[in-house]
Amino acid sequence: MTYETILYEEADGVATVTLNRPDKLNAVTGQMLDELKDAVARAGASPDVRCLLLTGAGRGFCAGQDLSDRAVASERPDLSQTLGQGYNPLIKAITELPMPVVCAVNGIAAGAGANIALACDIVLAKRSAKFMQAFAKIGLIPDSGGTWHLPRMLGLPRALGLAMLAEPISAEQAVTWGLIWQAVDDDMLMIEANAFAKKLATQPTRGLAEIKRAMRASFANTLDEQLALEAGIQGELGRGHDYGEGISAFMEKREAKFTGE
Ligand code: LHQ
Repeated sequence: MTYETILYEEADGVATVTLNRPDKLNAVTGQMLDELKDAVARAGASPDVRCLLLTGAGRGFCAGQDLSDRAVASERPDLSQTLGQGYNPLIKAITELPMPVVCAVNGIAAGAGANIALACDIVLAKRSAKFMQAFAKIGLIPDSGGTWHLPRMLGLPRALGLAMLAEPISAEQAVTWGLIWQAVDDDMLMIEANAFAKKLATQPTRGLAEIKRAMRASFANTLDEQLALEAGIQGELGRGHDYGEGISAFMEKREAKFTGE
């Protein structure tokens, strides 16, 4: 697939996907959703890629659904279908991608744009960026996983406040509340995010993928179930290349060379 609304490049083990409608703050169209899903699948299928980095072009990260798109602006639109066929598979693809997904939030992240960021594994943001659950301003609920991620990340009081007031919060506030990993000086965002992504791409990818799977599974599991899941995963990883390499490197006091297996 050729891309018109996003950019895709692979280098140093990292696939960088850039939302690219800067004059519309990277608002999401149906075409962009198709391209994003294709790009995530492409990164997942590439033997050279061990980390995905998602960011936006221009002054915004993503203003959420393009509200002028015919699919949502027509009379009595089928928003359920827009989510079911468009956003939901994208959120699943990001959360289930068997490698770390870093998100560099370069400006406002509103509506589904905020929740696409929150579906990523490690979120860095410019200090000037803002996060906004804009949905209530147009009579909707947080979608794209918002009602799932927000209460788990924030607890109910802050999740409800963010969703009902639909006011922006700063990147610093997002860090303080545990919504994202780090806020960095504006001019350092892409330097820091690229460094994170490149470093992650040299790490034990299979292990990192299992970390994300186990952590997410924990929300639906009892402690007994989770302990069993951990034991099963550890059993598998213990037979993999990167565990042996990690042990050898430790014993030999050298840097490990992980293959991702
Ligand atoms: C936009 C947008 C936008 C189109 C800025 N659309 N053009 C899922 C499924 C189905 C249905 C509905 O929704 C969903 C999920 C959702 O995401 S719902 C939430 C949708 N997003 C919003 O409600 C946010 C709307 N945008 C805003 O409130 C503001 O633009 C923010 C606060 C993000 C930024 O404000 P400013 O920095 O003042 O920028 P601006 O408003 O001047 O925007 C710059 C341009 O981008 C402007 O275009 P123009 O041609 O006039 O320069 C805006 O119209 C355009 N734009 N967001 N979502």
